Amino acid sequence: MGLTLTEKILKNHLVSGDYIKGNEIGIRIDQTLTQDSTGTMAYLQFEAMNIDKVKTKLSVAYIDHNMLQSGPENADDHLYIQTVAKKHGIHFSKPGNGICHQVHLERFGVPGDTLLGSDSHTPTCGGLSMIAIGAGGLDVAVAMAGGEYFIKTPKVVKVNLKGKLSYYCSAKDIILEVLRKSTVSGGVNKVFEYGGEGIKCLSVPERSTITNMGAELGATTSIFPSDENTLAFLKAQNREKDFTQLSADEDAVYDEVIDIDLDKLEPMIACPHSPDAVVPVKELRGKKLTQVAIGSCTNSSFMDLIKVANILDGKTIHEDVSLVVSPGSRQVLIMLSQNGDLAKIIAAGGRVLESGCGPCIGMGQAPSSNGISLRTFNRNFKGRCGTESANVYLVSPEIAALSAIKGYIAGVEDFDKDVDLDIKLPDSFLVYDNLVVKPADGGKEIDIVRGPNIKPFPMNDPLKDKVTGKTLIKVGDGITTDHIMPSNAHLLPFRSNIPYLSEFCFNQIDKDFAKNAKKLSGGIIVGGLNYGQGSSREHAALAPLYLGVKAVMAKSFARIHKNNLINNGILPLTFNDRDDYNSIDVFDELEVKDVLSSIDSNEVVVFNQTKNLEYTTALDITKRQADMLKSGGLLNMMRSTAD
Ligand code: MIC
Ligand code: SF4
Repeated sequence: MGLTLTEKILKNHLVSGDYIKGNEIGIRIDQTLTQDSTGTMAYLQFEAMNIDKVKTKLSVAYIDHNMLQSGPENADDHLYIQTVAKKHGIHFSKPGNGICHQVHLERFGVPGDTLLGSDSHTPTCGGLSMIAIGAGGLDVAVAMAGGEYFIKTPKVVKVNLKGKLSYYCSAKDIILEVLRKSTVSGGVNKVFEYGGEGIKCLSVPERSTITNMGAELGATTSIFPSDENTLAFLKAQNREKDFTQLSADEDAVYDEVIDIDLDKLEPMIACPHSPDAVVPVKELRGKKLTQVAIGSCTNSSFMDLIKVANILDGKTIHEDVSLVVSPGSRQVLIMLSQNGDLAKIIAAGGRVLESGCGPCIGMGQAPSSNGISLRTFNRNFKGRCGTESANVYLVSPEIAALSAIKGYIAGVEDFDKDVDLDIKLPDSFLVYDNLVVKPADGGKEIDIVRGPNIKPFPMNDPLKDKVTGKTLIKVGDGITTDHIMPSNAHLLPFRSNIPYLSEFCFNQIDKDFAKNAKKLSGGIIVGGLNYGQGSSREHAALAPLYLGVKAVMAKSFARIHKNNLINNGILPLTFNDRDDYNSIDVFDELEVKDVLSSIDSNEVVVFNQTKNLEYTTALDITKRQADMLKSGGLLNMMRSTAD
């Protein structure tokens, strides 16, 4: 029986465990990436491991999220990351160099290698045929220290692309269609492997739009084969030497197959407030807009922005619309400015932002109250854009640019077919690696600079046999890490200051959450389906930990967040009977019984003292994770094994 590409790469990197679906395996990590908003914490944790130099083939620290610098906090964190990187063997991509995923794809990704990143969109490099996985900062710190990364051996889904994209459609419509079919929780513990003749019409940056937004499926990752398009991209980046041809065996067996006929695909749109609330764009054509934002790690490649420039060329954006454009990398920005396309965007009325995450993470450009914002990004969770009452829709760059001119959500009728949208990969990209600072040879002489905003991170205590506490909050389905630990222009600068950040934990849902948690000396969170979906931010576990949260009981969990809870010693309990959720109210007194003796059996009983009811919950964890919980988290466990 033949192997899928996923199986080939994972088996090639297998360090521990038996490769049996559903089993936990440990894999070797070749490369890591961090970005600044999760990076400070990851490097503080790395420092706590007392390792001189990273043990990976390559580790890169990017600055792309915290760019506003409205006070000293961001710049202080940047300096901390720069010095820690130099000392410990990590490359440092300076602010302005671009979004981590875009730059990593352009300059560092290697087909067939593994990449672990402290950002949920790390799968972007799956477009370059890497097994690229998003994780919490602590897991990335362990990988930098040479440790394996543990995953459940994934199911492999083949996404079979047939035919060819039409003039009106692009890669974004493909991933929106996959999200429509599979939903935001449909990818948990699965890898989406793309194949079929349709992949031939997709260049590496287009493939990466798809693998990037595959994160929204909750998937472990997504991957494309490495073929002549991969070679063309690496050649154009002057990195031909990194090429290896890679594909699944002809007779590979997949757990699931999704067929998409590209000839029949039409432009799609994700509606508020979820990336899987996808419908054909024609259903919304004509809806008035206040803002259009083009950019993010999903859709800000050179070719994406040439299409935008061609559509905007000689036109003016609608008087009621604000258009912002953030190029994904400095390479993209330099090339656009050299070939005149940037001028077309500016002349039409586009407001050009620096190369970074910007509005995607609410760092500026929050829409007006009740504003309707059309974005080329990957997430449209409520409030993430910085305006609670705004409605955010997600589309391709082509639809976004057209809509900016029209002032409403555009559809296929609005295209002018004389505009060239068949943009080919350039023969060569302009390469300027001069904002990537190399690590020091030795490193001992480098002093790490720590600003006053960097506070120690919280550590848990070893698990007790009886865990008690009141229900601090009861939330519904699909709670994202943006709800648990919001990020915006005010809060993002405090990612290295958990005591301050924790004051805002859950504040979008319950303004008194932090106050109550402190008053009651912690407690338990009750959640619905896919609890903790979205970002990899460990802060959604660290802030609750700081506030004394001991367990989260939910109907189901998102992969990365569940790992982050376990890494920090917080019990992730899944209701065996989802109806039990209904009988719990806020402030009910809960008691998790006999935890230490039942944890290994994976079944834990929770007693609701207020209602006199008993619930059976599953932990669904491995022996390694049970040991971690018993120790009070990964760092405690590492310390106790080192003693
Ligand atoms: C996101 O897109 O949600 C972020 C901001 O990039 C996060 C990381 C973070 O919260 O710092 C992610 O995707 O993991
Ligand atoms: Fe940055 Fe947005 Fe991409 Fe997250 S999704 S890495 S915030 S551009």
